[in-house]
Formats: sequence, C-alpha cells, structure tokens
Amino acid sequence: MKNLRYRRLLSLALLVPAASASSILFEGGTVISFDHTTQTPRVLQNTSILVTDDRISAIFGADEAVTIPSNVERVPVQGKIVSPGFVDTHRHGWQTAYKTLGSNTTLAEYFVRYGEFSQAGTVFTADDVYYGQLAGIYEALNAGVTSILDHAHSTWSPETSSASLNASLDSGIRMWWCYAFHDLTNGFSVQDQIANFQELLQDDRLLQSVVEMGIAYDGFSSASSEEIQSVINLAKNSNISAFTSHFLGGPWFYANSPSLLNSLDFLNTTFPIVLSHASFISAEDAMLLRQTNQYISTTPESELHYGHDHQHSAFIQDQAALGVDTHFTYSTDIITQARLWLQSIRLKFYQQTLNNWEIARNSPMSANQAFLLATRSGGLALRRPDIGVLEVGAKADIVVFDGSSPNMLGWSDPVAAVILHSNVGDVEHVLVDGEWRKRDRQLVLKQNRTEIEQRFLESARRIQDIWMQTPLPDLQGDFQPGVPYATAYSVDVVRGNETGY
Ligand SMILES: *[C@@H]1O[C@H](CO)[C@@H](O)[C@H](O)[C@H]1NC(C)=O
Ligand SMILES: *[C@@H]1O[C@H](CO)[C@@H](O)[C@H](O)[C@H]1NC(C)=O
Ligand SMILES: *[C@@H]1O[C@H](CO)[C@@H](O)[C@H](O)[C@H]1NC(C)=O
Ligand SMILES: *[C@@H]1O[C@H](CO)[C@@H](O)[C@H](O)[C@H]1NC(C)=O
Ligand SMILES: *[C@@H]1O[C@H](CO)[C@@H](O)[C@H](O)[C@H]1NC(C)=O
Ligand SMILES: *[C@@H]1O[C@H](CO)[C@@H](O)[C@H](O)[C@H]1NC(C)=O
Ligand SMILES: CC(=O)N[C@H]1CO[C@H](CO)[C@@H](O)[C@@H]1O
Ligand SMILES: [Zn+2]
Repeated sequence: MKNLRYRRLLSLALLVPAASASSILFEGGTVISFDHTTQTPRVLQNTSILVTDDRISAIFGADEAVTIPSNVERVPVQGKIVSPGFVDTHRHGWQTAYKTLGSNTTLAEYFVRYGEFSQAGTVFTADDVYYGQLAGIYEALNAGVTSILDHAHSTWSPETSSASLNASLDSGIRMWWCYAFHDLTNGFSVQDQIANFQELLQDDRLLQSVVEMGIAYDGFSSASSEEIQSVINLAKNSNISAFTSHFLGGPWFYANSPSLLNSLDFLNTTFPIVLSHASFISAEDAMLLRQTNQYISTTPESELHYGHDHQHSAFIQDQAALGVDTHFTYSTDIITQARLWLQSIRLKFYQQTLNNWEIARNSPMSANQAFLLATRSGGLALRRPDIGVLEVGAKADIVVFDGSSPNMLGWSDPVAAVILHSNVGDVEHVLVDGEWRKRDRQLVLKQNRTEIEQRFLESARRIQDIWMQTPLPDLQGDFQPGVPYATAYSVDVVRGNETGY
C-alpha cells in the first residue's frame, strides 16, 4: 500500500522536468522490491524502474502513467530479474595478491602466515595494496556486490593506508572504509595511525565519492586501557559512518564482545558497529545487540573454510548481515555466501530433529530470508535503510540478472532463481549510486582495466613467490593458554596411506 501511494505521488512530481538530472529507465522487468508490512521481498512483474541521478525516483507497472524525462536512457529488462545490489559487510580488500595460496589453510595458520601481523606488513608496498584492492573490487562489482564494509588492516604505514583508500575511491564501489588501528612492531604506533587517519579524513575527494570513513579495531580485550580509550574517543569525535571489530568467542577468545564493548560505554553508539563472525555469541550478548541495534557480519564460507564455526550466530539472524572476509581464498560474490549459509543453516536445524529420530515437516530457512540477509540486512547493519532495497527514494544500487541462461531458464520465483540458481555469469548490468559499473556483462571502469590487471599480476607474482618460499608454520603447543593445538581428522579420497593433499 505504502509503495503504491509513493508511486502516484511521484508520477505527479515528475510532471516538472528535472533540467540537468541524468536518468535511466529499466523497462518492464521482474523487480524484487520489499514489502514493509510483511517484511518480505515483494515481487513486481512487468515493472519499470526510473533512476534519477543517484536514487530510484519511480517504480511503476505497465498500467501506470509516469512522466519520463526526454533525455532518459532506456534499458529493456523484459524477461530479466532486477535486484538490489548485494552488500558485503566484512572484507579485507588488500589481500587479492594471495589468490589461491590459502586453499587449505586454517585460521590458526592464517594469523601467522597471511594476516595483518604476518610478513605482509613488510612485504606489501603501497602499489601492492593499491592494485590488489582495485583488482579485488573489480571481482566484487562483476558479481553484483555494490557495497562493501572493508576492515582495512593494510594500515602498516601512511603509504599503504593511503593506497588502500585511493583504490577504494578510484573503484566506484560504495564502501565503508574502516581504518584498522593495531599494534605493529615497525614503529608506526597507534598514535601515529590515529594522526594518519585524521589526515585521511580531510581528503576532499571523500565529499564527492561513495566512500565513507570508519574505524576497525580488535584490541578491546588485549590492548592497554589508554590505547582503547584513545580509539573510543577518536570514534566518538570523528563523525565516522561505521565501526567494526572481529568477535569470535569460544576457544578463539578474540573477545571484542558486545558485553565488553558495553562495559566501556561503547555499544549504544550513534554510528553502527558491525561485529564480524560472532561465532560463539551468548544469548546475553545477542540481547545487547538487539537493544542497541548493532549487527553481526556472518561470513559463511570463511567460517567453514578456516574453521571459525558459527555455533550460535544462527540465533541472532535478525541482527545479522553477510560478508565475504578473505576473498583470496574463495568466492567474492554475496550470493554464494547466502546460498552456503542457507543450506548450512538448514542442515544445522534438520540435524536437531534427526538426532531425535524425528523427521522435519518444515524447512528451517527460506530463500527469501537468505536474499534479505544478502541485501537489505547489509544496509540496516550500516543504518542505511536506503541501501540493499529497491524502492522509491533508495540509492540506485541495482543488479540485473539475465533470466534466460541455461541455469536460470524456467524460473517463476525470482528470489529463488537468484539465490539458488544464478551464477556471476548471469549478472548483466550493475549500477552503483546511479552510475554504470557493469553493462552488457562488461565492467564499466574509470581506469584502463588491462593496465590495472597487468600491474596487479606483476604484484601478485612477486608476492606469491615470496609466500611459496616461506615455510608453513609449525603449530605446536598452545594456540593460547588453555587452548592447545590438535590435529583434525583429515580425509583422503584415494585408498592407501599418505595419499592425501
Ligand atoms: C507488460 O506491459 C506492456 C505495456 O503495457 C505490455 O505491452 C506487455 O504485454 C506486458 N507484458 C507482460 C508479460 O505482461
Ligand atoms: C593517493 O592519492 C592522492 C591523490 O591523488 C595522492 O596524493 C597520494 O600520493 C596517493 N597515495 C599513494 C600511496 O599513492
Ligand atoms: C558527518 O558525515 C556525514 C557523511 O557521512 C556528512 O553528511 C555530515 O555532514 C558530517 N557531519 C559533520 C558535522 O561533519
Ligand atoms: C541508547 O541511547 C539512546 C539515546 O541516547 C537511549 O534513548 C537508549 O535508551 C539507549 N539504549 C540502551 C539499550 O542503552
Ligand atoms: C590500456 O592499457 C594497455 C596496456 O598498457 C594499452 O595497451 C592500451 O592501449 C590501453 N588502452 C587505452 C584505451 O588507453
Ligand atoms: C598404513 O600404515 C600403517 C603403519 O604406518 C600400516 O600398519 C598399515 O598397514 C598401512 N595401511 C595401508 C592400507 O597401507
Ligand atoms: C596451497 C597450500 O597451502 N597447500 C598446502 C595444503 O596443505 C598441505 C598439507 O598441510 C600442504 O603441504 C600444502 O602446501
Ligand atoms: Zn576478517
């Protein structure tokens, strides 16, 4: 009802032509909108979307009269699915050069070998960070990811920090670029990092861009209270758009938990806080997130791949969005994350009945819910109800799927088609903030893509050579006090001894 009312108001408003506005009309597709009454995706058949500058200005059916500006760019979308752009709420964009190196790594190994405190801090130059960040964002845009919260921990020097921000600004993706403050051994102290961050905040390019500044910090349970307080003060006084922290719990510790943040008077904040993983979150911490409207970022593939697990995050999906995490190890598209999450949640709750020798009569999670996690929930995690949704007034972050590929052909439910049948090859058009980022399956970039990819490949070859020559760490003794390393059962798909890997 609400949407209909908006539409009629808008068709009147459009009688006054907007002189210099740019507009794009997606004509006659199947649009996945949102129904505020039922809080579910709302499918609109044979519907058109008018984009004016950076926002959606009208959504209308074939029988509705809407005045269309004469200079409009018409894009036919008959037979296609028009979806909101996908939102990735947890990523470390600088790591692209490692691609395929971590194919069978574990989280404990990752910390030593690939993370922000590994040799990366001395090996990666500003150029490595720049080209990796940019080439990685190309992959995201190509897959219909239009928004990213980057936990940017390549902040090892003013140069590598600036390079990451530069690539983000140059990419044209919508980003919450969260500068990570961390204790380094190279002399670039947290106080230096704070000064560097404040300098970057003054960058005039931010005013014309779709990049917003945020802070990433993991030190709440490990750093000195002085350091923690200086980061809290900075966050509260810098008009940031997001704050993010890793939170695992259970045997991982790494406990930047909601209750710890709350005890520091740092949970009920005016800006959004996104806690990545929350694998072993307690019921009490989940309640704190609801009370303060803060979100977790579930990264299904990373939590499976590395073994973080997600024991309890499944119970706080009303305050959750999806993320990719380390894109060098697996897929960057949020649809794959949604699909993996959907099927693993189904299994998790089916098992509860099976363990009791009972047979479920219902499915524990629907494709609609997975779709919302991948889109609108990401916007809500960032307190941006105008992101991850197709409705009048929302940001024009739009993805058009070709509905006629061999894998898509025959769909009637567009949400199920996207979540369970699509692949990146079906992403035909991508718009971010009303601007083309992919058109007719080709990326639309400000840079010379060939040149960027050549520079990235040179960087990746250099980085990969160094890592291949670095022996794998020998993980013996304790991961941390009271938590020993152990050997997991490993499978061998060929008969005989020692034929694995
Ligand atoms: C969509 O609307 C157009 C314009 O009114 C009409 O010609 C066409 O038949 C409709 N298509 C479908 C599939 O309903
Ligand atoms: C980032 O871009 C700005 C503006 O072009 C430039 O001054 C700065 O040197 C760049 N940073 C790096 C590390 O190249
Ligand atoms: C705070 O940042 C937002 C954009 O994120 C901007 O619109 C607003 O003007 C800023 N406020 C101040 C006081 O700088
Ligand atoms: C959070 O802060 C707001 C505004 O200061 C206040 O109204 C609200 O009660 C607080 N909520 C909690 C759970 O502390
Ligand atoms: C893009 O870069 C490549 C490689 O440097 C070059 O061969 C090509 O001419 C460039 N294209 C344009 C349009 O500048
Ligand atoms: C595997 O190795 C163990 C001892 O190392 C040996 O006892 C066993 O027979 C071997 N099994 C096979 C299938 O070769
Ligand atoms: C790419 C990679 O890291 N491969 C490793 C997978 O695990 C085996 C066993 O630990 C290693 O030998 C490989 O190097
Ligand atoms: Zn992470």
